[in-house]
Amino acid sequence: MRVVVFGAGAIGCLFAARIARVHHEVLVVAREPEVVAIRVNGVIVEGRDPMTAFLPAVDALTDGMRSDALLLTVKAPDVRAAVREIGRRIRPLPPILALQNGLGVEREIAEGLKEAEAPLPPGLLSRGVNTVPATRLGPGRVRAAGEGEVLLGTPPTPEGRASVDLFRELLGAAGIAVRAVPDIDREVWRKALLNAAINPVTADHGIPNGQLARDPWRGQAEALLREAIGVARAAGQEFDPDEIESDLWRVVRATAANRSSMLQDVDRGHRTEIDAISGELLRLGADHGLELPATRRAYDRIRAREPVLPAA
Ligand code: KPL
Repeated sequence: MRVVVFGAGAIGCLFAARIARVHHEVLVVAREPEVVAIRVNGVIVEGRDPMTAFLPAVDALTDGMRSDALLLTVKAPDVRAAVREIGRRIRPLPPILALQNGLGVEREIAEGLKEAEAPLPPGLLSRGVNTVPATRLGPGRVRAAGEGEVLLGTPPTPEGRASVDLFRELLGAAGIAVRAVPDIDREVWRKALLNAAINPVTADHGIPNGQLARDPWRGQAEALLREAIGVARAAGQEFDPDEIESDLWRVVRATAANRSSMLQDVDRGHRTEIDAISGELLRLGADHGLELPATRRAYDRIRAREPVLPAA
């Protein structure tokens, strides 16, 4: 099977290497430093089950490319541009698995495909929620640590089920734990709630996740979580605050030594996922007349740390 992995951050590298190990033809699409490193050294996985996978890597797709499955592993701010490129170059569109943190990713995908004038056939897009822990060590180098899984939905249509089955088999055969859940949107929300509480505080203060258990960071994370749960409720996703709070502290303990993905982005001077996490909460909150002072403050502080991009 020909698999395109679009985005060579920690998860893109890890999944590309694991999938290539089971004899699939894997092409990585990445930025230039990653492309050079992967061409020279392969994708290097350290930590759990270390390996090196020698894979082709390109910084742009070529016209008329074909692919049987595509893992979209760029960060949320890069989704629209990536999908525009995919829509223009890969015909017919392959089944796509989107593995981003945050909310509103489906909308960005739809916009990207509209810009590419490539309508998405029904059921081709699957949303996944990833909890497999991976840390980027450098271009094309990743450390795999701990337990995690990819959650996939159980779509109502035969086309949707076929796509999910394809990704379940692909990832499962590569040794990546996969679990089907009845309502993937709810799991997207659940992860977004945790990201809304953990990521901005750790990125703002430069602390590993485990430090959140101590004040003043604990109080900040709890305030963010409460506001995010309120937005979820207004948007029709009711979560038990006690249950989500205990999830939060479980994830903080399990990832105590990790630097959150947002902190890693801030450290590298990259754009972060703040817009897809806190930004989406602020937008939805405004639609429902909710005041979100902690979320607004966290959003503004992380925005101020992001690079200023030239006007498009
Ligand atoms: O998903 C994560 C992230 O860093 O983006 C958490 C769960 C916070 C683990 O670091």
